Amino acid sequence: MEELIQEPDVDRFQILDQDGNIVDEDREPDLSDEELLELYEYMVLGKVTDKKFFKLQRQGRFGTFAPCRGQEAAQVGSAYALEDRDWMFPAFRETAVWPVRDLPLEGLIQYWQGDEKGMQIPEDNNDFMIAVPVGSQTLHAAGSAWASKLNGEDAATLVYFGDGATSEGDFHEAMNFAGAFDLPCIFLCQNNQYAISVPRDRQTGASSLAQKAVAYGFPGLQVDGNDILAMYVATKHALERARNGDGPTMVEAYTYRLGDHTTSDDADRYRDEEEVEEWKEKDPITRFEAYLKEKDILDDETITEIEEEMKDRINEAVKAAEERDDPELADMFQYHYEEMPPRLQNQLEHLKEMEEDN
Ligand SMILES: Cc1ncc(C[n+]2csc(CCOP(=O)(O)OP(=O)(O)O)c2C)c(N)n1
Repeated sequence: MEELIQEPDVDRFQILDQDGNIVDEDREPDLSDEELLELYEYMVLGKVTDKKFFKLQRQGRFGTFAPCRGQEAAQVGSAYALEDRDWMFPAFRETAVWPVRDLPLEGLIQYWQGDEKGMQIPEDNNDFMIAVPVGSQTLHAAGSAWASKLNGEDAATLVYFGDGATSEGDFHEAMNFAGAFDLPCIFLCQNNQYAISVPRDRQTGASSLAQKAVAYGFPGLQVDGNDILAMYVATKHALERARNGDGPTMVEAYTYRLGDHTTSDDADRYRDEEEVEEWKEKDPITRFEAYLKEKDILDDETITEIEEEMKDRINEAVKAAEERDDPELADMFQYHYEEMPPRLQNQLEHLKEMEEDN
């Protein structure tokens, strides 16, 4: 019997090694120098945005937020593969995805400053707002992919979530539904090794997260999530499958969160310094820098110029966000339901009375 039991192991897909050398020339994507530089700029923008957000939080100008440092390749590489017409559902850590999808950084800033209006997505963007309830967006994405299929649209849906989300019922329902209905949906799991303080090996006994797709009837692929070229190529492939009517794909980006879970967390309490140092060696930005330098697309001077340019960009976005009107207290009731249920209406009335009394 033993030989009949199948092990759905998956290999990890990689194009650039830790030092930025090509490990598989046949898989190197056909991107122009301009496109490669653009990918790099988006990664740097993600990094400087994270830094700026952290400072704003420490200055009391921001609420809690979830940093993306270390996950820039997983985010930028996958988002860059999308077409405008595709649908994107983020979790809450996808800061580096925002500019790639041409979503206004001002809105993201406004949101983390506590104003829900920042999540009003521009009409011509096929993107959804941040989802804080872990894994809930996977169901929304399955619904979106089903709608595209029913409407005969040539659009795929990509949903971001973390390793922790794979322990939520929502994730399994969405995967099952997508598999059963052969939906054009890409499940993009950023396995950053922790769900707050809970390590990946406490989420599942399986040797990979990608292999979970197999049980739902579609392929799962584990990718070196710190290799931007591998992330781009894997997502592009999954999108092609979706567009060809071949159904869903799960992509597990094997990566690491270099910062804390959020600004309310202290990762030193549950992670070894040694482990963090090891992952710093795999930094997705320095790896890509090495590749671009080898190709003579990038030099130290340009690196400094790009950093400065991206810092200006984020500073301008902060200025624009802070010039926007402050939120009304009643706003927190406005964005949950199309029609406000009586319970919330009562609370809103109560709030108004309190405001009048003050
Ligand atoms: C349904 C639900 N349960 C718990 C939480 C609290 N919470 C916020 S983030 C998080 C961990 C999520 O981990 P993971 O899915 O791996 O994503 P990551 O934060 O690592 O990006 C938890 C438990 C929540 N937001 N929603």
